Amino acid sequence: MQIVVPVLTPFTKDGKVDKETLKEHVRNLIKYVDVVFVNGTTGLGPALSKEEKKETLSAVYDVTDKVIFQVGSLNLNDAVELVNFSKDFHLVGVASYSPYYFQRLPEKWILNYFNELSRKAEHDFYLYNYPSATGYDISAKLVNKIEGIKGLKDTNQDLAHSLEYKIANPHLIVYNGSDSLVYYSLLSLDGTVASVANHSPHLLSAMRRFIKEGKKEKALQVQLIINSMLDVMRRYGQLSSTYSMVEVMMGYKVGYPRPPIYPLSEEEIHQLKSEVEPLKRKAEELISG
Ligand code: ELE
Repeated sequence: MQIVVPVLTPFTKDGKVDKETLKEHVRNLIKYVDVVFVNGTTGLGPALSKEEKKETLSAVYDVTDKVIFQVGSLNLNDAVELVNFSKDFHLVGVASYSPYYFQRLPEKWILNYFNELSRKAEHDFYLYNYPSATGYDISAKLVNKIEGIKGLKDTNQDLAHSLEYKIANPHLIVYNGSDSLVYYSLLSLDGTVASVANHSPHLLSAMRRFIKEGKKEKALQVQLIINSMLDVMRRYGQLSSTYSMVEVMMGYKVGYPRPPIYPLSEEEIHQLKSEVEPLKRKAEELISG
């Protein structure tokens, strides 16, 4: 029942990775979560340069070695360079999403891409499957052809799809990456990779505690509050709202996203806050009671 946070990447106002803020954020998160997933979707991984991906790893690693380092790139040379860079770090694993954007790539090319990375990796290798973003679903059959694969994160609204990996290979570590399925992922898979862990790690940790104590009804109520938060956040833009939500829920600032992920305006932050406050109070009552 692992909780993995796909950590957001804080930027300064002029668009540089804000390493000190990232470190401070990770210091707060690891009180509640087990692993930090670096350069994921919430971390704006596809929008980071190779050098920036190295910077985020180095900053997070100053705080914890419980890290999965996402290296995916449309330039395989860059991804390989990042895998090589990771050798100096003691990590939980390296991960990659599939080559995306270019449609109708033959399956064997996709497999080649993953195998080139997994063979070079000195750490455990993880797949990041996010079909609605990449255009490619890496099936359970294909996953089992990736040499030495340790596990995967399946960002998919279909829990049965995530379960297929587990059924096909019970040794594989399988996480679901959907915020609305945290409860079900904790119950039926190896855990969750949830972007809400950036602002509500205490809620996820309470949810897990409730499950362990057999209080499933309460755990499900936490999920329902999270779902309501997501409804609000999605109206303003989920990725940017995640930054603002850290201040609302945790009480500190984590810098800015970087365009084309535009920061929310003061007005939007104010409105978001007023919509989330009642949910925050409800959550606090639930987890303290
Ligand atoms: C998820 C997205 C999906 C988190 C990452 C993650 O950021 O790398 O809200 O379920 O559509 O992929 O946050 O979000 P939902 O693993």
